[in-house]
Formats: sequence, C-alpha cells, structure tokens
Amino acid sequence: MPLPAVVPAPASMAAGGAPFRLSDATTLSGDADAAAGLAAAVRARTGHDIATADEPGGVELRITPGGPPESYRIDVDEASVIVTGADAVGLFYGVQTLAQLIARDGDGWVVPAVAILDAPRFPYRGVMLDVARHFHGVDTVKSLIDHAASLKLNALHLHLTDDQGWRLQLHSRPELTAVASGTSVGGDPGGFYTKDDYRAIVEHAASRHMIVVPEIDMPGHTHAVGLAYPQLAEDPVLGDDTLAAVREHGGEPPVAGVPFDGMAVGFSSLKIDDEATYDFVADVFGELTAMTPGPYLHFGGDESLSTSPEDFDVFVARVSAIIADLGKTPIAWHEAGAVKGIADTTVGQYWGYVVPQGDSDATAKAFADNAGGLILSPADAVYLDMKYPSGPDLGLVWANGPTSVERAYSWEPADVIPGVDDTGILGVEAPLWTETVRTAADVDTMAFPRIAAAAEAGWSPATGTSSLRTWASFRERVGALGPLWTAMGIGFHRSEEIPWAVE
Ligand code: TNX
Repeated sequence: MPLPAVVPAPASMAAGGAPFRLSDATTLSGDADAAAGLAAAVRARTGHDIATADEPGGVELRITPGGPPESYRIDVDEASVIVTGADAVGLFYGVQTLAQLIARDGDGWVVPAVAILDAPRFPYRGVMLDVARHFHGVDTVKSLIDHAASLKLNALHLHLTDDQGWRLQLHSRPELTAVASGTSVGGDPGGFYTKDDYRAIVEHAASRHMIVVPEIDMPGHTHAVGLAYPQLAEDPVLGDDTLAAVREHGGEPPVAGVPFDGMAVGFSSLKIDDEATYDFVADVFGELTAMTPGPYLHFGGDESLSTSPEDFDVFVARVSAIIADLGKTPIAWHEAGAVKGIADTTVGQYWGYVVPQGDSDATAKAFADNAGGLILSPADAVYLDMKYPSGPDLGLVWANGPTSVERAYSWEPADVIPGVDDTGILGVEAPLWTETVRTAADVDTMAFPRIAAAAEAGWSPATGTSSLRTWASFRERVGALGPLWTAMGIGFHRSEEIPWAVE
C-alpha cells in the first residue's frame, strides 16, 4: 500500500489497515485550540462540521510532554484518530498533518490508517516577504502565515525597508513613514504598517506558532532613509552594477531626495562616520525590540556596494553590538560574516548558490564557527522570486534562473557549505523578493509549490536517510495536496512538473 502524502515528509510513517471513516457521528475531543484549528480545516476540506465532545472517542487531540520540541505522533485505525503533541506546537503540527491525510472515498471522507512519528530536523524554518519593493497589506501577510504554517514553517521574515520605501511606522522616527513610504517599484503605490498593523501580524503569526523576524536593511538599501533624514545618508553612488541594472530593468537612476522606483541595488549607504547614524540605529532597533516578541532582529548588511570595506566592518560591528545589547539575536546576510568584530551571537543568512561561488562559503562559515549559526537560503534553489521555466510572466532570473520545482527541491542543507553540518545550521528560509510581485495572487503563485520544497529541506530527514526524501516522492506528495491547497484558497502555480490530483 503506498504511503499517504504528507509534506514536509515526516520522520517516520507506517501505513496499513482499515481507515477511519469521518461521519456525522464523529466527535472531536481534547485541546481546545487544536480542536478549533482542526474543525476549521475539516470544514474547509470536506464541508462538514465535526462536533466537539468531552469524552475521548473518535478524534482525540492531546498534549503529552516528553518528546523533542515541536514533535507529535498520529495513530489512526478504524476506531480512532489520536494526535499527541509533545507541546502545543507539536500538536498544532500534528493537526496540519492530519488535515493533509483526510481523503475522499467515494461520497465520504476517510483518514487512512497510519502511525506517524514526527519531529523537525532544524529549529528555524522560515519564509521571507519583501514588503519594500512592493508593499503587501496585512491580509496578504496573514494568508501567507496561514499557508506557510500548514507546511510547518515557524518564522516569517519581513523585509521592511529598502531603497524603494520604509514600511513600518515608528514613533521615535515618524518621518520614515510620513515621507518615505509612498511609492513602490515601477511607480506603483506604496504603503506601510501602523504599529497596530504590525501588532496584528505578530499576534496572527503567534496563533500559528510563528515568530516574526523584522529586517531593517543597512548600511546599503537605505535610499528611503535619506528621503526622511537626509543628514544620515550619503548621496547615491552610480557604479557600474547600478547603471547596468538601470539599463536592464528601465526606470531612472537614483537621485538624492527623490523617491526611487527602479530595481537597481548597491548605490546607497548610511553615513558611517557620523554618530547621528548610531543614534538612529539605536532608536529604530530599540523601538522594534519593544514591538517584537521573537528573539531575532535582522539588520541586512547585503550588497553594500557603495560602502567601503573598512566602513562596512565598523558599521557591522557597532550595529550587531547594539542589537545584542538590546537582548536580541542579530541576523545578517552572509556578507557580514567577513567582519571580525561582529557580535558573536549573530546568525548568518546565506544567499549564495547551492554550489558556493567566490568567498560566499567562507563568509557564511564564519557564522557557524561563532555562536550564531547559519540560515540557508541558497538563491538558485529557494529564491521564490525566480521565474518558473514556464508559467506566470513574473520573476527574475539572475540566480541561475529560471528555477524549476525540481531544482528548488534537489539540494541537501548539509552539503552546501563545506565544513558546516547540522550542528552549524539553524535552519532554512525561502525568500520572496517582490520587484515583480505586486498582488496577493502573485505571492501565492510564486511561493506555491516551491515553498514546499524549502519546508521539506528545513523539516524532514536529510536526503539519503529516508525513502521519502526524493524528487520522485516529493512531486507525487505535492500533487496530492492540490485539492487541499485549493480548499485553503491558495492560488498555487499548476507547474507541469507536478502530477496534480483532481477530485
Ligand atoms: C538580491 S539576496 C537581493 C535583493 C534583491 C534580490 C532579487 C539579497 C540579500 N539581496 O536586494 O531583491 O536579489 O532577487
């Protein structure tokens, strides 16, 4: 009997025997939060309501402390479905798995007889949304949280600021949103989150057991800061890369004091020698600390092409220390790993290729050698903004693109950076940059199904250690999720690489 389709692949699964049949007599008992989540999932998938009951029998949801964090087990036979989490998160993930197991059987619905034991490989499993190149409102973000959490992702990284706009209201620095949030790439409208909006996102994420990781990118990617506080920013530097990007993508080159709506990078920098810059950094991350319950604050550090290497070192050392002194763990893109004076708790985020080019592996490895560890976001595999080989006319191609679903899947975290194995890897994150991504539908189509490949890299056993961890298995399992994703309202890309199930 083939194993039922679960994504990301569980640590262990056995199947066989008569299924559990959902009927009007089926009852749900146990943990109230998990029961509400499961009832909603069953309603979305089957159109049926299940009644809750005080007595066990039917479907039972419990928390029994003991196993690893976030772990759960599911035991299904003809008589009962029992989901047991080691903690509330584990039970939540057990419910996500159960929602995937529910299958049509003629006119009815069944849960196949299985025994699943499951726990994550890595503690950090993220998705990033760039709300700076195009602003995306609270509802879009909430949907992304719901959809990503169903794949057991537990971190939402928001890229909140860039050359094109500043998207988070801060009372300590009101000019940022008042002056520098009005536009997006291509002259599209901008926008920003009020403090209440941000709180709503954080709370919604927490209800799905996700943390929010806010990123304020610096010292480059800061043209918008210069609109609000001109004294903090250098004039744009029109280097060869910037001018080439302007030629390739169109639009005007950046001009100091004028909103930038192009796609070039690497031309802006905060003033490194001015103490006012560090007052600004302390205000911004101080206020963000009070607003953000999660442990991480991301300070960017990528593509600072117009900041001299010496200045970059000074800046990264000071900013990482400011964040660490606030009691938070700094995260930076991998370029910052070359900086000797960086706070040693800083987590690095690797965005080089699956096969590292240049010195990207050496700078990334520095984080694993320190206390922080490494988040892997190999651009030619899990960058959700790369074009698909065929399909929507969205996305970029610079990272060895276009990127097929098979390429998004076919990499092994422990094989990317020589000398960095599971002990140095904090986790995996799939970034969605939004130069070309304007709507909620665009977010869905670029993210799904490739985000499922990243989720499996972050959650499931290493390739080679499980028969489920192959492209052949993955494409079948993802295909089986098509009806569930449709019921959840996910507008996924119907890639022809995947045998999508039809009901
Ligand atoms: C590189 S990857 C960037 C972003 C762009 C992205 C587009 C990284 C750390 N920086 O500024 O939006 O490419 O794919």
